[in-house]
Amino acid sequence: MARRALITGITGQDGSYLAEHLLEQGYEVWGLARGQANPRVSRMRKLLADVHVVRGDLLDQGSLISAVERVQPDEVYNLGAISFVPMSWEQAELTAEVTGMGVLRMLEAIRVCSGVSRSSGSAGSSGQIRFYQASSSEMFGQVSETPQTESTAFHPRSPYGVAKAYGHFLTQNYRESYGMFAVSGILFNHESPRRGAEFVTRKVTLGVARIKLGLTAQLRLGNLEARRDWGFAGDYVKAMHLMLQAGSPEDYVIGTGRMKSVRELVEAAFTAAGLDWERHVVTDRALHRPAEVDLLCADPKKARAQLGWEPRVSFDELVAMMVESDLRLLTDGGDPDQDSSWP
Ligand code: NAP
Ligand code: F7E
Repeated sequence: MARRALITGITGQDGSYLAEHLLEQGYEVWGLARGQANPRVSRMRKLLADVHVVRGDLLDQGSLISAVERVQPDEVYNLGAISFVPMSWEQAELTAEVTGMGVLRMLEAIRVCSGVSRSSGSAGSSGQIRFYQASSSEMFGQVSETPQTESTAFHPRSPYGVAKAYGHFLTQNYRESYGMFAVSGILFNHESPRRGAEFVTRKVTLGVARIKLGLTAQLRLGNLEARRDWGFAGDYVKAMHLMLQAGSPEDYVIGTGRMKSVRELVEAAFTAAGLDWERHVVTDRALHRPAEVDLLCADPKKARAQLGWEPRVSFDELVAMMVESDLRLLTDGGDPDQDSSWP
């Protein structure tokens, strides 16, 4: 019988790549989708026709228990979150509820449905469901060392980073308290043509495409000096799957080990389209964050050694892929707000 996976955040960037990867591996894939008439769900159904949909919300404990009961998954990937860092200051409480408490609700759903009692901590007859939590390099925040490893201290700089740290420690706690196969992937920034238009890589590549096609002349950005370790989402979802196939439940840092500034990202994207960025980019203090994460750079040695995982797509290839995709999208008359995640 096919192994069964349940993915929260199925309508997001990573949910789509992970679903494709698991379908290729022969899994029966279920996506948890929220809302009564969520347009991203119908778009996902059209493009990932083989994914089964189960309704549920990370804010609603009962809905998660029902979803786990119905799907009877072998593996659960918790990718659902408020994931845009600036929004986490605007809606800090909602971020705590979805990105932080949502992890507790999902773990509880798995614990209850697996028959693991609080007192004995042992798995019941329904077997062990393996759980993946989407942790984030934002937990490192104001970094204490570079590059960052699995043992680097956390100093989150946003309500998002704080909520992720809660989810991370809770996953570790359920592993220790109940013997659950529960792991966290500490993923550094990963991008793709399906990235939301609010994140800086996609904002830049869409801006480049609009300028190239004469639709606008200017791109307004915040802090150009921030540095990130950017990789390709399609590579990173493979690491999520590998973590759940490992012999023992452990956490892993996933990134490329190379850092670029937003300025270098901008230069690469404009150059890929034959444009001079300095003629088009303006900076705006209003787009700076209350507290910035100045730099992030992964040390992915453990994942390479224990999982055999390596990123395949380089920074330059990633930027070129995204610029090309956005030029095609706009040339074909696509609406980035509607279609951008699904070229
Ligand atoms: P994304 O594109 O923003 O997707 C977020 C997903 O969360 C969407 O499918 C959204 O569904 C869902 N969601 C939001 N609120 C929900 C709720 N109340 N209940 C259930 N689902 C809800 O994020 P991504 O880039 O794919 O990232 C996937 C995960 O990895 C996230 O947890 C993110 O925080 C984490 N992460 C991302 C990166 C990165 O660089 N991409 C790095 C480290 C960690 P709707 O369509 O219903 O809104
Ligand atoms: O910002 C700077 C901004 O919003 C990157 C999420 O997936 O990765 C992501 O979080 C950098 C920051 O991603 C603009 O100040 C400059 O320093 O693309 P971003 P993020 O905040 O790093 C982590 C790992 C996650 O877990 C998150 O879910 O770019 N920046 N100018 C800008 N950023 C944006 N968005 N827009 C600008 O105009």
